[in-house]
Amino acid sequence: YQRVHGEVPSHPPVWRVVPDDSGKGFTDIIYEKTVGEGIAKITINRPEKRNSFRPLTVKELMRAFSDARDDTSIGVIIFTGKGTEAFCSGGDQSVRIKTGYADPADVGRLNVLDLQVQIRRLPKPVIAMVAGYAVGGGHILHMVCDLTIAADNAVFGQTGPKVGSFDAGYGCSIMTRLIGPKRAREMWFMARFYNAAEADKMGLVNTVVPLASLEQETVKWCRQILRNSPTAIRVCKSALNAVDDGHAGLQELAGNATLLFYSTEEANEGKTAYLNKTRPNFSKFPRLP
Ligand code: S0N
Repeated sequence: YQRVHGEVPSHPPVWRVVPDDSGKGFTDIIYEKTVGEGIAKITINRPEKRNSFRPLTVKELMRAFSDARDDTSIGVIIFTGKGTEAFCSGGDQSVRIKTGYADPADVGRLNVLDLQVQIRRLPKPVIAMVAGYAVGGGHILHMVCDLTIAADNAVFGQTGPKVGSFDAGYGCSIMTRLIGPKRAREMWFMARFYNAAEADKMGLVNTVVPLASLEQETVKWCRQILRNSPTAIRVCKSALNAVDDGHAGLQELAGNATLLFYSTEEANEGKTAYLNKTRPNFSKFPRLP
């Protein structure tokens, strides 16, 4: 098997910056794709604020994730923060008002919740590549990603109970699934920070690597995933989320069943008969056990 598949290469990929096709231009993020490899990389670019997000940051992230979803040459997405100090430190507290987080001359909003759902439903693996702090809403963003590769300087934790905020949605429900109910309570009630080794032990991350090789290792994981069946991965992602996401999770999984069914002769028989105004002949299809 190893002989047929060979080693996963570890050379650095060639990245090209993707412009914002909405015409607005990205200011808070950097969006890149590899040349010829099927990897997208979305980077929060506010290192001077420890990559905290304001509503504009989230809007730009959602446009980039949407593009990566629609691009059929992209099979896996890396989500990260600029620099080595932070993946993301959550909502930008300096723009927090009584109705959420607000950009200048705009109303307050909690649009990071829409981003969480978008990542969760995106039918391609999203890998959080974490150097430095992943705290507050930034910790939740790494948790909603499918995989987390942590640098050895990574620090994880919730700060909400200290700064007067909380995420009682995915921030609690996914966490309790990931690390168990006792640890999740500890993380929220104590609001302490955990280093990379502790996070690894708790099952919060998939692996911990030296900071200097963080991107190299993450890209290797991407390349390994890209060797595998995109449909198998797509269906497994929706199946892994289905129970926790309730009706929405079932809908996502069921959508994949419909997608696959549309490619069969049996489904085509029904459509063709309808368009030809004839009665469909489904009797030729086996009733499998
Ligand atoms: C990350 C920390 C621990 C880093 O400490 P360090 O390295 O000592 O750096 P600092 O000197 O503290 O920071 C450098 C500069 O960056 C600014 N800054 C950092 N984080 C933020 C932030 N979150 N908002 C605004 N500014 C930030 C510092 O102020 C400093 O700037 P200068 O130099 O000008 O003073 C440390 O920085 C820290 O603890 N940060 C705060 C972490 C935090 O409490 N985050 C907010 C937690 N809450 C949320 O995220 C809520 C999010 C949300 O929108 C939400 C709402 C509803 C439902 C769900 C969610 C959700 O969470 O998803």
